[in-house]
Parts: sequence; structure tokens; C-alpha cells
Amino acid sequence: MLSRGEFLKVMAVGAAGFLVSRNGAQAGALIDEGEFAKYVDPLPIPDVLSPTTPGGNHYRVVMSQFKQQLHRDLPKTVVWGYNHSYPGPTIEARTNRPITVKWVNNLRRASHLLPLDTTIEDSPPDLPPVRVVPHLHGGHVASAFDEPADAWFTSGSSPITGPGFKGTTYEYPNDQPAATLWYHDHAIGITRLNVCAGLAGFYLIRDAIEESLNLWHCHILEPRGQQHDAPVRTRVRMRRSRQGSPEAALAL
Ligand SMILES: [Cu+2]
Repeated sequence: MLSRGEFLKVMAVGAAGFLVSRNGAQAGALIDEGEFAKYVDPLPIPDVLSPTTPGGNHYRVVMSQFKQQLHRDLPKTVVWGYNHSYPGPTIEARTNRPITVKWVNNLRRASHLLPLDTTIEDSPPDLPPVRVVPHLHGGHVASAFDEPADAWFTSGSSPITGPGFKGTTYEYPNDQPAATLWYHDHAIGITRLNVCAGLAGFYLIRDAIEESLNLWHCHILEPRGQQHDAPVRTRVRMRRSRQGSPEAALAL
């Protein structure tokens, strides 16, 4: 069994794996993982998203580009995220309490953050390079709001839309047991690139069964008995030097 210190180290490594991203540069040698000092940054925990009105069931999420510090020893990195956060804010839902989310694309760019491969069938050069469509991974969602990959849309008041587009406000019934889900972009042909750029966040569903286990109040980690529930996600990245092109994007 892991000691508390060992557990926290595992958590910190996981966070670094998720958050260390491209350092924004042109083709160069792969960075040696040992270049980054370990356990030097606090575990990043995304904010919990608030509804548009207190106690309400409607949320608004904006996608945009910004810079974020990903590691103590890296310069701020250009990323894409939700509500100016990478990973995006955590959506906390409850079983059988439906919510709606208005997704706003504010990625007002002519080109993608990462190199596009327009030779693959689903990403021809005539599609807008900056197209998005959010998807709730693992969510029990009606097909109209499950966001097939061709339901993409661009930014602006008159967006270009894919053939499957039905709107930008989605319904999530949450008619499933407690679970740790995640939302991420799902646009056809470039899902891997949009997620790699940063379009991903947690979606937690709570229920009475989970609450009865009293897992949130971990008195070992948090002696004051406060709620302590840290969503942690890991991902493996390959990074090139600051003079190099973005690291290889890994399909998720
Ligand atoms: Cu998914």
C-alpha cells in the first residue's frame, strides 16, 4: 500500500503528465523527460463551473486561446481551453437532475494551433481548420446532443457549421449512476488536435450512493475534514525543444 507521501507523488506525476504540453516551438530534438523538475508545482485542480444563475441548471462554456503556466520551468504556453482554463472547469452534476450547457466557440483564428493533416479523408482542406463540437465522453445523452463529429461549428455570430449541426445548447439528462466522465472536443478529422490543444475537462456525476460512502471527506489527506476530491487525469506527451514544431499529437 502506498504511504501518503508516495500517493501524493503519484498524484503530482499524474498532474504533470496531463498539464505539461507543447512548448510552442519549431522542429527540434525531443525533450528528455528528466529536464523537468518533479514535484515542484502544486496539483492543479480546475474550478467547479457555476450555473449562469445560482442554483440553476444552465451553464455557459466559452472556448478560447490563451497562455497558461504548465510547469515552473517552462514559459507560459499557448493553449486552447474552456472558460480560460486548461483543463476546463469541472462540471458537477447529480443523477437524474438534467442540465443544459451553452457552448460558445470564441476561437477566432484562421489557422489551427497545431499542424493539420489535410490528406486524411475526414479533414479535407476545404473544411474550416478551426472547428469544434463538444462531446460528453461516457455520458448517457440523446443522439441529438451526443454531438457526432460532423456537428462542428466555427466561431462568430454566423458560424459555418457541419452537416450534423443542430445548435450549440446541449441537454444532459444525467440519468446514470455516479461517475467520473470528461468532456472534450470531437470535431471530425481533428479531434486529436483539438484535445491536444487543450479542449478537455471533467464532468462528475454525483449520487446518494456515492455520498453515503463519505469519500469526499478524507481526513487523512485533509485533517480539517474539508471536502477533498481532486480529479486527476494523466496523459503521455512527447515534447520537442522550444525551437521545434509541436510534439506528436497522441490520439485519445
Ligand atoms: Cu471521448
